[in-house]
Amino acid sequence: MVELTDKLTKFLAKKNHNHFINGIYQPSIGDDQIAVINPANEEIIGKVALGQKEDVDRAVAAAKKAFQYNSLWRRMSPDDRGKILYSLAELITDHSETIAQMVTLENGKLLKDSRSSDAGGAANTFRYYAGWTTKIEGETLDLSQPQKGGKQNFAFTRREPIGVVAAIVPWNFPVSIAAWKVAPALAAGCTVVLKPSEETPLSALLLAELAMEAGMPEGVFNVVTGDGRTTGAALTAHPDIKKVTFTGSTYTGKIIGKTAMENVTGVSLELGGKSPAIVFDDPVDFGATANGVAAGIFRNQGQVCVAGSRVYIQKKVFDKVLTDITHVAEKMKISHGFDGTADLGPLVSKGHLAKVCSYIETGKREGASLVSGGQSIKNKGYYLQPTIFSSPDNQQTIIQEEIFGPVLTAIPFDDMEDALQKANDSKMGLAATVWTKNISKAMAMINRLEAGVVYVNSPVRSDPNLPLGGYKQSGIGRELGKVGVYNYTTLKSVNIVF
Ligand code: TXE
Repeated sequence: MVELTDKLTKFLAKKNHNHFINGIYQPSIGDDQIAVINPANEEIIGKVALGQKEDVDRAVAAAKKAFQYNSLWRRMSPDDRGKILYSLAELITDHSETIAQMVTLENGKLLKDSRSSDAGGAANTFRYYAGWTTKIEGETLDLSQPQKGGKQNFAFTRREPIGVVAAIVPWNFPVSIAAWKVAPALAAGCTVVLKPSEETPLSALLLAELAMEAGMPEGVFNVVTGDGRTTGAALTAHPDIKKVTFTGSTYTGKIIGKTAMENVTGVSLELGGKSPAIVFDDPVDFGATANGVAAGIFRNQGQVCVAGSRVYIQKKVFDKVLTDITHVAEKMKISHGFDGTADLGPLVSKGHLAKVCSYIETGKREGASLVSGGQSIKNKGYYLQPTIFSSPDNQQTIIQEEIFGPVLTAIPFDDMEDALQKANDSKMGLAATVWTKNISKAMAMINRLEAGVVYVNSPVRSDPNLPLGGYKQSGIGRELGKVGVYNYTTLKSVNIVF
């Protein structure tokens, strides 16, 4: 058994956790709390405040003050801002075990994934954006028309930080998705109020503590804990928020978009996915393809926005590929996240397990064949077998709706046209993977797939320099990369006439 770090033991001993506003912990205006449950054993790890509108107001006021013209943060040179972000990256690395253990306790995922995806991913993102503070630039422009009276001119654009940013994040990668938003927003010179998911709020508080240790001025990075209906809604509706950056369900994304528009607040939305993995009859390697497709759906218990939850397999190799993927799934060991030999941990919550199980029942009812798994494990904790269906009917609910669990459906296809028609027949368009050794075929697929991210011969992996976001109802805007930092800037057009 892994021993908890001293830092984490001390943090958890507090049991009741407050908001992090203006550089310090501040109690909530109300008494309501949310219990944070360990999905591996259903025990309460701690309680956080359920942020009320007044708490949100306080956090936004702190962020607004920190953003004021001439504030410490605004006066700071891009180089110094970058140094703070870099120090935060280093601190995340120094405390990566504490962060990873925290994420595993509140989310349930395997510790090795918390280490690499959450702690490691967040450190990489902060380090990457530390380098961007000094590279934000406008353009000089030659205007299309001459100036009146034959005068000369000099026209240019500058990118300015947009203001106070509300970052609303989900529970599946609580620290790394927070970093995808907080790091570029701070790099651009904005200030931030982060609202973590009610399922996984504790790791966000640890991140805020480290930000202060890194030298972040007070009020630049705040965390308000709470739910969506009260806390998230108050944050989205706040008139002093200039941008809401959200990752979560398409359903909630639409609500956020509508609310934000009341104040003409900008939004970027990274929403659900129902991503296809398309396996042609000429894969580079059958074994690697089966492992890759399985990793694409079963990593993080399938609770990944880019999860490849529909696998389209060319008819000639359908049985072989499906059998290979099933073998991979059936060898997976299900256990708690601290078990170093586990391949699959628990799902995040009781409610989420029930939702995923109800999709499995719908799949059976609509006539999909259950190839493997499908059972929840009746112990303490929210465990579910990796589950594989097979179906020729692309319209079935389990093929059209995001399940967000370890559930894969295999669908046969005839040729490239058939694969494209089926893969694109979805209201989502986040990601896709293509498995073939034929580069011309891969390029044709890349051109025509309606997806924001396409990987060939690999499951989708994020990288700080590779933009991520969706077509269709999978979202608006892109995160990461250069576009990720420009998300948090607004353009000023200038013309000097002389
Ligand atoms: O998401 P929500 P939930 C999908 C996945 C999952 C489903 C539901 O299919 O099964 O969403 O998960 C906050 N105003 N994804 O309920 O509701 C909420 O408190 C402002 C895909 O967890 O979208 C949390 O912080 N905020 C996804 C965040 O929104 C509100 C990752 C996400 O919650 C709000 C997670 C409101 N009205 C789930 N309502 C992905 N794209 O990776 C809720 N929130």
